[in-house]
Amino acid sequence: MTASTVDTAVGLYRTMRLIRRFEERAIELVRSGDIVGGIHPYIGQEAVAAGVCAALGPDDLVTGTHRGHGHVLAKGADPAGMMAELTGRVTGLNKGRGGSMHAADLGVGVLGANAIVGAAGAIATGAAWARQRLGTPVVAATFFGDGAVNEGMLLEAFNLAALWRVPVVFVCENNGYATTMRVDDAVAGSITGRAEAFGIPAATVDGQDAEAVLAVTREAVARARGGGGPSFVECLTQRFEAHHTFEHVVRLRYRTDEELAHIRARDPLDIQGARLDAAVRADVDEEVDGVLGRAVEFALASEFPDPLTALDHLYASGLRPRSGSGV
Ligand SMILES: Cc1ncc(C[n+]2csc(CCOP(=O)(O)OP(=O)(O)O)c2C)c(N)n1
Repeated sequence: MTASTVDTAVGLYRTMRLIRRFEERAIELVRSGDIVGGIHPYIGQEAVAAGVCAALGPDDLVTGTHRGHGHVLAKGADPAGMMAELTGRVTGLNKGRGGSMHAADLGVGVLGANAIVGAAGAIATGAAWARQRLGTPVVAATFFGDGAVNEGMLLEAFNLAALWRVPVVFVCENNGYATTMRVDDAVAGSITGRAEAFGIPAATVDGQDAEAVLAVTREAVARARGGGGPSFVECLTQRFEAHHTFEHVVRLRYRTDEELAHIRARDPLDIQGARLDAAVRADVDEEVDGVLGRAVEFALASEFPDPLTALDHLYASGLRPRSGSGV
């Protein structure tokens, strides 16, 4: 391996380990009551966010989902600010107003996690189109689950992205379930066929292998930068944890123990970790544990927002009429 491929291999592993430990610590904070309302854990799907974001540059954009912590972290958001956001603190990425499902960090190109299934594809397409029109083009990658592929908003975004050759990469995280609904019970035809119907090149990749995800996304990003318009990447992945931490209280029996064991057998961290020197892997693990330890301490030591400021930061300030609008 060359030095740069070693760096890439370690970088992918580090991002995945960061997400995994973030999620494990966040689940602890749900249990202790420090995160109110629960979270949708990303554990098991880390290779998708890590691989896709490694193919993007710092100025490129991403949109995430309700299961969005991994997307936000992989694009480079500060884990301490993210943990403070989940615990509703004033030091959070969005001053504690966004929480788990609406965290955003425009400074690193994260337009936001998004609780509305299928909505973020339209936001990413619109943002990439706007930047193209402004003459400062970037690539936008948008993550969504298999549960989003029948949402009208997403299909409309495919249409306009293809028609206007928008530099956007549609990333479907097919983890086999939408909450408790099996993909085979909800999706007619094929997932990639939806993109192909709009003339969007589509590929299916092993979503447990970060290097495979990175390779396919690099091709999609190169196509987008070269003026070739959108691409679609279906990542076959697995959700190791509950749909939502609420499921830890109410055990929904939609996956048998045997199925769960099968699902957990291909851990993306082990797949990538096996490509590293054992001592390097151990160093990364230790370093990331330290980062998360400090993130949790920072979050829990931070103040809650003053209730009197509840309406601050909710509305854009300094709204200006568009030139020529006559308003
Ligand atoms: C438009 C819309 N419909 C329904 C919901 C309720 N909901 C939240 S998560 C979810 C399942 C989404 O499944 P999928 O897109 O496959 O993502 P996964 O949860 O597997 O990551 C649903 C139906 C929602 N948030 N938005």
